[in-house]
Order: sequence, then structure tokens, then C-alpha cells
Amino acid sequence: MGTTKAKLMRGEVALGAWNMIPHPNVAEILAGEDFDWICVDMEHTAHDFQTLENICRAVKGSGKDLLVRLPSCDDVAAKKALDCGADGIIVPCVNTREQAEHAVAVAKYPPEGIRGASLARCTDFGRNFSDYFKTHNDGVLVIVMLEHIDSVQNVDDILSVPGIDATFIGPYDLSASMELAGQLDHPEVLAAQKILLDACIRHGVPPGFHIVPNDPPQVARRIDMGFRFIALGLDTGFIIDGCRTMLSEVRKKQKSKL
Ligand code: 3PY
Ligand code: MG
Repeated sequence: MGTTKAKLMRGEVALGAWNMIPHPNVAEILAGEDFDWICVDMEHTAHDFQTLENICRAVKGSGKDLLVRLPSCDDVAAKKALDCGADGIIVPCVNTREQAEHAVAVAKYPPEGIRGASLARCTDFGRNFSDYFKTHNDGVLVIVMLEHIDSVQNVDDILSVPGIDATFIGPYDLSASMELAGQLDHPEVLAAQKILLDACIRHGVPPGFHIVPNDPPQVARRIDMGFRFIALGLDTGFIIDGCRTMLSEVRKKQKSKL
């Protein structure tokens, strides 16, 4: 079992990095920092499975859990991501009990699920097939995204599905589904998030949140509220903020010399 699952089971915070740039070097750089998990986002990027397999190689040995946000709740995408070597899946837009059941099923081998068995990279090309098969269902991480107003209405049904290791609120989609796109601090959006958070605590499922901007005070606040599975920013955002921090200092000094 990886660090992330163990931390979540103990009620601890698991911090992750978000990889949007489809190159193994970026994931390798992130894996060299003090994150518990790295997520390769295959929903909103140009990541393909060839790149994903190379990313799995790049972070191997780092001790970080490699998660994949699937393009959708799809058995084929889940199978390919796990076969490449991912440690778990983040499933977008889970709005009903049936979708939550499907999200768990696509991640697990029979009899608990429907994942197909093969001698893919995850099994060391067959050399580790029986051990991998035996331990996979307990070890794999299944994270469902609550990011639509329908999931707020159905949250008790969703969270009563066994096998969900954590939830993950997507604040942008949640706000968009409420016709308040991008208004992340709108009182109605915050109220919807609170319903989701309270339900997770009630059901004993670790609540998660994607804190998209580089905002350490917000991270501290969210942890105090009870969130445990937390993504910190985006790799693209780290580049933008790094550029701006560097340039604003340098430009200020340049201007002061004029
Ligand atoms: C959202 O905010 O909708 C997300 O999916 C963040 O990952
Ligand atoms: Mg989303």
C-alpha cells in the first residue's frame, strides 16, 4: 500500500501535485519534491498513454503515488492507466450512486470489479503477475470527484458505495454547474462545498479539494476545515507564478536604477 492510502486511512493529510504538461521530465521534477502523490491529468490536457507510461517510469522509485485523472468514468481508460503503472484513479464528475459504483468497479479486478487482467507494465510484464493481482484490489486508490450540483443532491447515495478511498471537489466545475462559473467564493458555491464536506465526514470518507491557485493560506484553511486529500496548484501555475515573482523583482530593481 502506498503512502497516500495509508495516510488517508489514518486521517492524515495527503498533499499532491497536478501534472498538466505532458512530458515525463515535469512529473519527475514534481516527484523530487515533498508531495505524497502526483496526478497526471488526462481529462483536460494532451497527455496520452505513451507519455503516461513514460511518466510511470520517470517517477518509479520516488516513493510518490502516481494517480491519473481519467478523461471520464470509463473502463477502457481506467484499465490502460492502471496497466501503464498508475497507483490509482481520480474519476471526474461522479454524480450518482451508479457512477460511483462504476468508478470503483473499473479500478478493481473481479470479483470486486471489472478490470481486465493482462501482462502489462504494471505486472513487470508478467514477471510479477500473481503478486500484483493478489494485492491490487486492496492497494489501488479510487477517488471520486464531486464537482456538479447533482453530486450535492446525491451525496449520501454516492458515499454509501464501498471502495471509495477519498472524494475530491473540483471547484471550477461545481461553480459552473451552478451557473456561477469561476465564482469560487460565491456564498452558494461555498454552501454546496460545505454540504459535500459534511457528508464526507459523516460517512467517514476522506474529503478532498483541488486548491487551484498557489495559495498556502487557503491550504491551511481547508485542512482546518477537515479536507485531507489536497492537490496543490498546477504545474503550469507554478511556472506562471515563478516567472511573475522573478520578473516583478527584477523589473522593480531595473526601474529604480533609471
Ligand atoms: C475543477 O475545478 O472542476 C477541477 O476539475 C479541478 O481539478
Ligand atoms: Mg473539473
